[in-house]
Amino acid sequence: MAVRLLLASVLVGSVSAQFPRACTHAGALKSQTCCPVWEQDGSVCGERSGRGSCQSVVGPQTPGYSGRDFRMAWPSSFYRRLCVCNGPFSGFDCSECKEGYRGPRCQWRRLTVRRALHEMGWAERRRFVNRLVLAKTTISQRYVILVSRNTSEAGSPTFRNASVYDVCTWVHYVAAKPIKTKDDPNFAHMGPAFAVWHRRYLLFFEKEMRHLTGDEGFFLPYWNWTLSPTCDICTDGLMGRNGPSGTLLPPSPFANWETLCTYDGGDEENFHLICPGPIEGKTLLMRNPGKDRRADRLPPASDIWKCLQIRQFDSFPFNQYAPFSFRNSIEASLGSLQFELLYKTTDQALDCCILQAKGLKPMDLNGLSDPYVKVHLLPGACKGNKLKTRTVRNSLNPVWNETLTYHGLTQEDMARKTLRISVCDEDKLSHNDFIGETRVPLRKLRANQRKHFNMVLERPPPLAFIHQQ
Ligand SMILES: [Ca+2]
Ligand SMILES: [Ca+2]
Repeated sequence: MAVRLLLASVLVGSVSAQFPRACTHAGALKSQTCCPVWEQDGSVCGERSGRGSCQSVVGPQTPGYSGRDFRMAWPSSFYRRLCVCNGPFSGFDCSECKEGYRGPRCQWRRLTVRRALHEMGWAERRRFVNRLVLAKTTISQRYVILVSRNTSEAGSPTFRNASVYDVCTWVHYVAAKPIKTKDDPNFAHMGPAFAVWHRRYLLFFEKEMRHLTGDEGFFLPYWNWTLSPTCDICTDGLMGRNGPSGTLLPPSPFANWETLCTYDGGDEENFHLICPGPIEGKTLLMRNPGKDRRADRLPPASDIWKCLQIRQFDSFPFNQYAPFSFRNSIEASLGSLQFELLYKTTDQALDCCILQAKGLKPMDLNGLSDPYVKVHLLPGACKGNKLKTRTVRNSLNPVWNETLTYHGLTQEDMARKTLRISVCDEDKLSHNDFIGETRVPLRKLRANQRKHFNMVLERPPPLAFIHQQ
């Protein structure tokens, strides 16, 4: 549902219409109309010049700004009427050209060639960094950001000035903010919109940079991270060098950049809040590529090759559980595992019925894996504590339907032990590859009751991983 709404909102251009300054005065909010006058011809939405017209929003609408997360029916929580632009025209007042067009009447095609940071000369790189700094320190004249703390709070919205860079950050922050729980899909991630949303978002960012710098040829360079196993653009001269805490070291100009929200809630009750307080001190920018819980390294070229072997863009259920999904794969999904656990008090046995895995990350060059599952009880590293299933050859969606049983497990063990379930790829000629794992504290089980699990696989934090091998 959320994803469908997002796709719909992308189509009406909402990503590039985040609270234009011209639409945040009391009159616009009261009339729920965002149809600014195009200065050059003095008509709303440039209608006199055939650029666009003020029209009612089509699609799902919510009754005002109350009771629901405003993102669920964007933009109608705020505006019922918007500029709808004709042909190659675009922008909240139709004063701009759609991407790919330029000229006073948007009559010419525009070709943008985005180059790799590595291919840019020293002066060009420096200019790029300086422009990012300019964006971080210049208040946007075009947009303001919403700072009402509650996304479903009744009452008038409150807006705040923000720098050009922070406006762009805010767009991503709001779209990526969880809807219900941390592991649910959100408007920007873990769903079919992932790639298209980010493409649209980067185009928005590029456009704002062009407005700021006056350079119509501005482009966001790309980073080919496969050239080095570490972050080779995390240098003083480019994106900043990490200190031990993950924040950036001087003399990088990014070292003193503060994040948009100093505190982000952290627990599930706060997921509907925007930048909830308290704001204490400043939170500095961190840059730690390759340190995510699902992607613990920068993907090498072979990973990209394996992703490209997946021919289907996405598949049911269109989230992080989707098998055969190119989209899920580029979102660094490791796959999901279904299993059932049953603790029988009469014979002190724990049955681990390993059912199947879906959408496993390919670990072999043929774009497949040879998966098997092993289970451990933690703490405890003795051999008798490890059990494993058979290997299913050449599959990313293996079915095992195999029961592994621990005997002699006391109630006390059940109260303090954790079951670690790992999925690995068997390799004949080298060490087997670890794909991902999930953990279940056994105290979560009720004695003599079978419990079904469908869990997304994760990579353990590096330290814990080394400790437990
Ligand atoms: Ca392998
Ligand atoms: Ca293999």
